[in-house]
Amino acid sequence: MNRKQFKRAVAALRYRHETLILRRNPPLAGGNGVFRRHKYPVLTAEHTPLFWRYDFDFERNPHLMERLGVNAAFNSGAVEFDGRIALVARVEGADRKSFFAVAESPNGIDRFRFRDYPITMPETDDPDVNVYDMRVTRHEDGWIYGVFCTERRDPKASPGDQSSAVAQAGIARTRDLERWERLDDLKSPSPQQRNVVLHPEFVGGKYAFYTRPMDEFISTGSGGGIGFGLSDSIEHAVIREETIIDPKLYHTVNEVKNGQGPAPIKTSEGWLHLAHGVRNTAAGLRYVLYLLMTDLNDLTKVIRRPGGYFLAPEGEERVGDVSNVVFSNGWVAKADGRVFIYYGSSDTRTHVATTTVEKLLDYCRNTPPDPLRSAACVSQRNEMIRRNLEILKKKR
Ligand code: M1P
Repeated sequence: MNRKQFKRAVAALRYRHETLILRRNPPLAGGNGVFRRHKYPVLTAEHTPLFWRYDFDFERNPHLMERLGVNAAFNSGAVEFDGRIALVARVEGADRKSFFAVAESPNGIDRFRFRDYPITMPETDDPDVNVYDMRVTRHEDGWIYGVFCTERRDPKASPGDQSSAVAQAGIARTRDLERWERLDDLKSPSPQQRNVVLHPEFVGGKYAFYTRPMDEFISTGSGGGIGFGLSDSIEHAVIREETIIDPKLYHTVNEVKNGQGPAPIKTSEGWLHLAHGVRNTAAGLRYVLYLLMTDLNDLTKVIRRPGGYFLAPEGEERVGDVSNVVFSNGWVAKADGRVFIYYGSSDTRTHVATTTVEKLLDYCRNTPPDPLRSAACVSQRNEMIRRNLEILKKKR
């Protein structure tokens, strides 16, 4: 490539990238009445700025090659910020390390554009090897917190074992999503933690966390379930007692493990929670999303637990680096009642599904709980069939 060709190739790359960023993202027709999917993912690896990936210096990169590849942009935290929707995406480099980066959109559905630089997340005295899945909480103390998974090699692993890791919850805070103050990692009674989320309000003057205790890195072992615990301090967060509020359960969508999604949304009827549940299959683990509600005055009390999944991987969502996975750590409830649910698919890309608080409450109120046995499921369904047939017969 000569200098002129190089310039033209850069212009072509930039044009294609800009076309991708500006693409509108209409809702898809059909659906189940609970939420609407949208046509395109809101974030993919291709959405990351070209200048994060290519060296645009002709002398150093005459073939215009990508120098630092990006593999994926998924599992994004979300917050309304300065009238825009900001996602804190888990961006994964070609080298497998994840980092956080803010992408903002004027409407929460399309035109997400990454800020010029990813987040420079300060480290603790024990540096993270990998960080991911930030839950962003606007807390009533005035700070915006990010609670995320920090992963380091298991110090007890033998030299031949280069994949065993220890997961803990990292905590940082910011006011502008630009400069982050790193606080101590969470201490809890569990050997490992993932899917830890800060509740937006104080509970009895303390900071409240949703947790997911686990014995090992992948398997939760004797731990598991969505836990809840309180800490006196956020700068040096310590949970001494964890209460499991939503356990894993045999032959359900969360038989293997589960985890709180983003921070819950406060409604007049209780706190709305989005969570992921994992089941085992011959083809590997399958991750789906489900909803539950907790009491306004007692966060450990589950008051609604609709049966089954709320959203499961479909179409292209089913395929990626870790296939058959949907995972959510971000949603935004707008003042007008609309809810934007951001979910990662197959550890590769981020999508949005749109709904309203009213619809989510209706779903929680009227979706019967999982009766846990085939025969009971049939009688639950028969009840609705019988009522429907009566209505349909009257119409004939
Ligand atoms: O690969 C699927 C998901 O696995 C983990 O979730 P969990 O701890 O519940 O198994 C996380 O690493 C998550 O990022 C990932 O999407």
